[in-house]
Amino acid sequence: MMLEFGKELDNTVQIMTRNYRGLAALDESVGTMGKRFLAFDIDNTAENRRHWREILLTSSPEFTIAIGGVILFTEQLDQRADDGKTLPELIQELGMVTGVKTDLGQASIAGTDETVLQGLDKLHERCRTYHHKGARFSKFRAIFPVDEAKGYPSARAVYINAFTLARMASICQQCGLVPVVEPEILANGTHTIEQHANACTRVWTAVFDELKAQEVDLTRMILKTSMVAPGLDSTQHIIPADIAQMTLNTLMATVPAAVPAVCFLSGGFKEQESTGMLNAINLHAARLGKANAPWQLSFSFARALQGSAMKAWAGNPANEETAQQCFVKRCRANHLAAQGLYKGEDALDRETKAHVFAELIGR
Ligand code: 5MM
Repeated sequence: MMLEFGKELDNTVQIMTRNYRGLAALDESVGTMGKRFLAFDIDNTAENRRHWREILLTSSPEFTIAIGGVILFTEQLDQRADDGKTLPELIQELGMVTGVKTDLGQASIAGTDETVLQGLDKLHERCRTYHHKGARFSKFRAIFPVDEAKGYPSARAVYINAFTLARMASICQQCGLVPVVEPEILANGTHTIEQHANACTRVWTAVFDELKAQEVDLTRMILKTSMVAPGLDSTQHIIPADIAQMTLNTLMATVPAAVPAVCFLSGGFKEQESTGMLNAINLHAARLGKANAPWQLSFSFARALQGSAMKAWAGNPANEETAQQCFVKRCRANHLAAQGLYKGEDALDRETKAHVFAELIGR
């Protein structure tokens, strides 16, 4: 299908993914940001939400080596940095592209604990407005709980969400926004890795069936999804290499090679766990070779990029620089992991010291 914005979409995908870059998910809705701030007694005001994003975006520009795109919540498209630039202008100036969360949250499916993502109404108009404000990609998320006893994810939830994700992807491409299609198969729960793999297989199969049925251009989208792993409360003993193998087996069975990149979410796993899992996936992918793992395998983390930074900041202006250092460190760690080059936090710290020393002596 001919797309009016075809060349622009190609260019956006290229910026988002070049040299193993990942995405920074700074798109917490007002309610979610409230939960994050509450832990540190930070008021959930528009100014604090703006200021937090500005702190991260004005970190050492070194972080832009790791990040190709920044996902904002709609509120942030209109907010300005202290120097007067809008946040999308600041992001563009740093050589990255702006994305925007285009779903409008979740609505419950009658009689179940499952949900369907919202936001199809007037999506064309909203996308045109976001594009005008500087966004070049969009992200929308459907959420799937895993619970075998309840039969979740149910066929009904899978079908409705797959249809809606695909319809949103089609509209976004039509309006010049690269769709980042996010089916999140939740990590919350006690499920085993096999049960999670089974849920991922069903969801990813349905999502790609719908994307193809609705003629979404698979070369001009990104899949954002979960790594295949046991639930956060599972007692199953698993090592990162198992997660890597299960994730790649499941992706290979369901995700077409035409998709340029898979960017994983962190899903509630700790920062270093998430980085280790991503690294193991890339090590295993390198062993399998391009024919068996054809996509770039990178990250689109929210909590696993911002967690330690927000803890360091805790709303205190005196801590902003330390918070920025934490953010840059997570960006670097995950960029290494996206290449299978992460060797743990000690090696990362040693490398940072060597890097700073080289800068001090002018090399
Ligand atoms: C930043 O959180 C995003 C928006 O969530 P809400 O709609 O709940 O505010 C979310 O889509 C995020 O991009 C993904 O879930 C990935 O985040 P994690 O923390 O799992 O890496």
